[in-house]
Amino acid sequence: MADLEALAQAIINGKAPEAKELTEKALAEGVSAAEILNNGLVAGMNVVGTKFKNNEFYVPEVLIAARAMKNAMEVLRPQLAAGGVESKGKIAIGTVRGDLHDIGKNLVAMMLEGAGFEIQDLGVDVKPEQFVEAVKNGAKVVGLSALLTTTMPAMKETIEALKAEGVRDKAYIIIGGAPVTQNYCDEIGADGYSPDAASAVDKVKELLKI
Ligand code: B12
Repeated sequence: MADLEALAQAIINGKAPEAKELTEKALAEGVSAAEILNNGLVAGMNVVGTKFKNNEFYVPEVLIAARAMKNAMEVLRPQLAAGGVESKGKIAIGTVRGDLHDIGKNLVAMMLEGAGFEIQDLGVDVKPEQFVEAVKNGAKVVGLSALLTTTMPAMKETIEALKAEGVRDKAYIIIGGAPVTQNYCDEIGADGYSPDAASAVDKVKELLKI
């Protein structure tokens, strides 16, 4: 019998080969991709997120769990696409222009993917026009990451670019990164700020009312 609890546990413990194996096994036994995603992968990543928030897990544990989830997702993704499982929405995320830090951004992207969103990872040093393009292509949320005080203004420039192209209201903008604050979020007119990856998921759900 497919053991989705064991799968969730493999994610929590960061056991990538086991997570992949259990996902393959569940699929072979006829469990739906959606069920595996929700009751295995997302359930596991939810626990990871809570532990991270409560300081029971630190960045390395989260990265290892995220890697396990990524491994399992590779098996699941084609099935999800084939089965027409509805994504919770498309999110474009990137580190803003001039900034090459991506560890935190990647964590946020993985947690959001784990929560059932479709992620378009634009990478690092992302120009405002690239975010504009992503919104024109249907992103419902845009995540901007900056780790340098010198690149934070690129967040504001990105919002200005979205306004100039008339698509500012087509997506929610969330921002984060070590030097970023709620005050800065208010100042530049972003829709939300989160201090870490787990609360980024909560923030997106709150904004999208899901
Ligand atoms: C690793 C690192 C690097 C690596 C980056 C590797 C990589 N692939 O990311 C390298 C060596 C390349 C690097 C380079 C530089 N770095 Co550096 N770097 C760091 C370091 C040590 C850790 C950053 C990190 O990954 N933290 C762990 C992650 C998990 O945390 P996080 O990024 O904050 O992300 C979390 C939250 O912020 C939030 N979050 C992040 N993004 C987003 C996005 C959204 C939408 C949301 C909602 C939330 C969110 O969720 C994340 C997960 O919980 C920090 C010091 C520090 N303690 O922060 C310096 C630091 C950021 N770097 C610094 C500097 C100065 C530089 C350089 C300019 C150094 C130089 N002179 O060349 C260059 C700049 C290069 C460039 N153009 O970007 C300074 C910045 C100072 C400042 N205030 O501006 C810091 C603070 C170090 C310091 N104390 O001086 N760096």
